[in-house]
Parts: sequence; structure tokens; C-alpha cells
Amino acid sequence: EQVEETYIMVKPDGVQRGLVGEIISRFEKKGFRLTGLKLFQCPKELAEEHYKDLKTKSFFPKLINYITSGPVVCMAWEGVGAVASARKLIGSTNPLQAEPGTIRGDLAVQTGRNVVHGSDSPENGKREIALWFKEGELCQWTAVQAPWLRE
Ligand code: YYY
Ligand code: MG
Repeated sequence: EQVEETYIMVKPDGVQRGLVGEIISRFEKKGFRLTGLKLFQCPKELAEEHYKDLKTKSFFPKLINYITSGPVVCMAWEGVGAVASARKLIGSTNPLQAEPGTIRGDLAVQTGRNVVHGSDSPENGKREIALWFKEGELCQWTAVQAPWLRE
């Protein structure tokens, strides 16, 4: 049981469709701790750096256009097992294959419009939070519910 940081982002379709509150709410209710939050218009260079592992994929240009097509909501969340747990809450990359009850399973239909991003490893969680947030934008705090979440 390792405390991990994960970078979660509501993509432009999630913002445009009015799903920001719904998506934040799922992570909040689970019991993770929010350490960073902002609405942000992502420059092309940042999108390319964020998705650099996918640079050779045929869908890469479309993906960069999509992510930069409107504001995103950037979030840093922290918690025990937060990376894998957030990926489960998000669901499969293809929303038609995502289980009901997951964010993509409930709220999206297409891979190219899958409303939310979540880091795929603790290392990438740290890398992506450092990429999307400046140091002064993050906030450490003690949640009053902490002793009611973990024994
Ligand atoms: O981590 P996750 O977002 O579930 O999937 P990735 O394999 O990291 O791909 C990132 C992003 O790229 C995905 O959320 C949508 C887009 N994408 C696509 O448009 N077409 C594909 N065949 C695969 C991924
Ligand atoms: Mg990924």
C-alpha cells in the first residue's frame, strides 16, 4: 500500500459537455486527496510532450488537435494505490469497452473523445504532474477525513 500521485485531466470534450463536476466528484468521493486543480488551455508543445510515447502512432496528430481544441481541467490527486485505482475509475481507453460504472463507460462512446486522462504508472504520475503544474500551484493539506479512510 503505497501513497502515489496521479495526474488526472478532464479533456476538452469533458469541459464542453459540462462533465467537470461529475468527473471531479468521482475521485473526491473515492477518498483521494486533491493537491492541484486548474482550468488551462494547453499549448501544442505541452500536448506533444505529454503524449511523447505515442509520437509514432497514426492517430498522434488528431490526438494533439483534440487535446488543444479547448480548455482542459488539470488535476493532481494523491492516495494509496491512486494510480491503478484512478485507471479503474476511468475505465478502458475505448469507451464502448469500458465497464458501466466507470467514467468512460458511463459518459463517453469514442476512443478519440474519451473525456478524461489518467497516468498509467507512479513514475508517469510524477512526470505528468511536474509537466502540467508549476511548484507554487500544488498544495499539500491534511484532510479531516483521513483517519476515516485508513485505519
Ligand atoms: O491511457 P489511455 O488514455 O487509456 O490510452 P493511451 O493508450 O495512453 O492513449 C492516449 C490517448 O490517445 C487515448 O486516451 C485516446 C487516444 N487514442 C486514440 O485516439 N486512438 C487510439 N487507437 C488509441 C488512443
Ligand atoms: Mg495513457
